[in-house]
Parts: sequence; structure tokens; C-alpha cells
Amino acid sequence: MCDTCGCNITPGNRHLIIGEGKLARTEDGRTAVSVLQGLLSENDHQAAHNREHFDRRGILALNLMSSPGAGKTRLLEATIDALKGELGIAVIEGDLETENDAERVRARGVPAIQIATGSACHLDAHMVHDALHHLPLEGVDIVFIENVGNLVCPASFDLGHHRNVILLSVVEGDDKPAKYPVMFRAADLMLITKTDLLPFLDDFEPAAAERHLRALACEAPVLQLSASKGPGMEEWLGWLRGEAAAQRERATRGESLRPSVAPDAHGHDHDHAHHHAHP
Ligand SMILES: Nc1nc2c(ncn2[C@@H]2O[C@H](COP(=O)(O)OP(=O)(O)OP(=O)(O)O)[C@@H](O)[C@H]2O)c(=O)[nH]1
Ligand SMILES: [Zn+2]
Ligand SMILES: [Zn+2]
Ligand SMILES: [Zn+2]
Repeated sequence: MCDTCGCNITPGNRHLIIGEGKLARTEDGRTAVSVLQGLLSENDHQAAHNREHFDRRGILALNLMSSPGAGKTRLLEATIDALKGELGIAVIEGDLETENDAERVRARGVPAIQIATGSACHLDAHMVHDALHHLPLEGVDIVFIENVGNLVCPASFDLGHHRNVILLSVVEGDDKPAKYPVMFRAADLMLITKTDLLPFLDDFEPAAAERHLRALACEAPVLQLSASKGPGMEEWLGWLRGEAAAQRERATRGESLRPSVAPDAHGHDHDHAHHHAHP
């Protein structure tokens, strides 16, 4: 768990840091909550700077999020193979340890920077900025940021990207959007992955996964695909081509885009959680 995102504040210990709680003040008198909010506002500031880097070059930045093993890196490999010679791609990889994912991407001939987060369960905008300045961005159309496999914290951090792509693999259960609403509310696109395994599962229904997503008032498109076996890849590639073109046009107009986050999705600001009770 991390020290910055507030995931260490739970309904159980929250009383310690609010009001007169015994941890409410740091030694220099600031509230613990204000320290966390300060970190998050610094993050947002850095994210805006990162987005300027991308926008200046008309680059589309996509944040891939999922639980561990849902198929993010496999999807990147298949995507790179399919778009070779058509769109320039660069990748920022986030994992707690190892260069494994970056090496898999580099093996496909695409530049990749690995960020080892140590014990942190998400990427933040500062980490992405460091990586960004080590990536050759000349001729790049899309930067993929593969976030740490985790269905909770990554959704709370703006990295300076334009769109959130959330993967849900069929072996995880179709009720994941209902159980992890903060993550799925942040989706600009939901990919149901590993669909080649559907015949072996008797209880995953793609329609049910989509129903759970809609129950969060999230209007993101839902695509089904198998990065290993192929079906569904064309729709995903079509979405990517459309988004890359839209980003180029926005950049020529001097406009930018932030990922659409449905109400409730700022998981770090637990104060808000009980104020909104929308479906
Ligand atoms: N059957 C099947 N297996 C897949 C598919 N996509 C990925 N896998 C397998 O699922 C496992 C995890 O895939 P990865 O791409 O490494 O998953 P990831 O989301 O990048 O994992 P982390 O980076 O650890 O979060 C690997 O054994 C992949 O070969 C698919 O479409 N079908
Ligand atoms: Zn966290
Ligand atoms: Zn991976
Ligand atoms: Zn910079």
C-alpha cells in the first residue's frame, strides 16, 4: 500500500485523522488530511504539465488499468504488431518490481520505459513525468501507460493522460464493476478480455458486466476481445485509430481533453462519498 493516495485511510481508522482525532495534526500543526490533499493537488498540477507535453505533439495518452493479469501487456503486444508501420507507439510500464513488461514491449520494437513503483499500488503524475522525459516522442502517435495491476488506487490519480481504458478479463467475474465502482466509473472504454476462454466458463456473461457498468451511470463503450486469439481486435484498433485522429485534431485547435470521470470517482476524497447517493 502507498503513503500518498489515501488508501491507507479506511472507515475504520478515519476518526483518528479528522476533527480532534489523535492523528489529526502533524508535528508542525497541519492536519493529516491537508497533507494528503496537498499531495493530490501537487499531483494534479504535475498531470496538467504532462498533458501539455502530449498535447504539444498531438500525442494521445491512454491509461490502461485492470486487476493483475487481466491481459494489459498481452494486449499491448498484439496492438503493436497490428499497428506497426501505421501509428507510432511508445509505452510507459508501471509495476512494483521487474522490467518484465517493458522487455516484452521492447521485443516488439517499440520504446518502453519501466517504472518500478516499489511498494506503491499506483502510478502518479511525477513518476510518469520522469518516464516521459526518457522516451523518444518523435513520430509517436500514442503513448500507452500500463498502470499497476490494481482495481482500486490507480483511478484516483490523474497522470496527464486523455482516456482511461479498463480491462476486465472473463475469469474475474462479471460483477467487478459493481464491486469496484471507483475504478469502473473512470472508464472511457471497457474491454472484456480473454473472450477465447468464455466457452470454458459457465457463469461470465458479457451482458451482465455491461449492465453493472451502466448501473454506475458510466456510458463508456464496451468491447469484447481476445488478444491471444484475435476476435474483437479490429474494433479495438478502430477505436484507437479514431481516438488518435481526434487527438491530432484537438491539438491543432489548441484544445485538450481530460478523461471523463463520473461523479464519485475521486476515491481519495472520502468526504464526498456520502454526499452523493446517485445510482
Ligand atoms: N487465453 C488468453 N490468455 C490471455 C489473453 N491475454 C492475456 N492472456 C494471458 O494472461 C496472463 C497475463 O497476461 P498479461 O498481459 O501479462 O497481464 P497484465 O494485465 O499485463 O498483468 P500485470 O502487468 O501483472 O497486471 C498471461 O499468461 C497471458 O498470456 C487472452 O486473450 N486469452
Ligand atoms: Zn493506494
Ligand atoms: Zn503487464
Ligand atoms: Zn516536463
